[in-house]
Amino acid sequence: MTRRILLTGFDAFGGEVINPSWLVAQALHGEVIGDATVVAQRLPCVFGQASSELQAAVAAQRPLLVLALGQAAGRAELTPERVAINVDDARIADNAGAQPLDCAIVARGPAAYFSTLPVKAMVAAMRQAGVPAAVSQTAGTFVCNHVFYGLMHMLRRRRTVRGGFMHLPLLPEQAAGKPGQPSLPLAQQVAGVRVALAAACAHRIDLHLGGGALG
Ligand code: PCA
Repeated sequence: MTRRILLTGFDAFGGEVINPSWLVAQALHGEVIGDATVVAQRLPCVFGQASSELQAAVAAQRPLLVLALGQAAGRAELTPERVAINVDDARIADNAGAQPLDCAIVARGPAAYFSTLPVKAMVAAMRQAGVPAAVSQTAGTFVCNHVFYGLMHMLRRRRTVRGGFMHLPLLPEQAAGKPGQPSLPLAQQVAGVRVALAAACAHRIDLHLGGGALG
């Protein structure tokens, strides 16, 4: 039986024409990491639909590990997310024009789910490979957090399938013309996600390292 890693990326949104998350996922499609083959899947930047497409892909691929990727403008590092929260609160409309405000993602669901990927081991591996990385304490309240929460809710009773989310910086071509916006070239983003996935495969229990933030 083929062991699979499901790696997702999003369509462009918010006026952009590309999204690093899909370009990175596509670049790693078919690669063997650990002893598992990466399967890339593109998700629409649409509340509801993105989550149902991810859940359908998990059901179809039966991966041992799921990492969803998304773009986070303003971040200078690859940032594995620690926690998904049960709220949609969109500052901009999604690609279908929806802009939910203060809505629960799962009615009566828990306030939050933690990633079941070893976020600190992933950060350590990326830094060791020379890729800027840091733990993030929030995935925001837009489609990325929505998909992350939906994934963790789906996996809540399936402890054999681990899952999580990582935000990526803009690509230099997106940051050009936006003074002060940090960015990271695609090759470095791909290298970072590759070693982060290898670390996630290798560490079922996370490393006990600093990765907190002051408020
Ligand atoms: N980033 C958005 C949604 C899609 C993406 O790539 C977010 O951070 O919610």
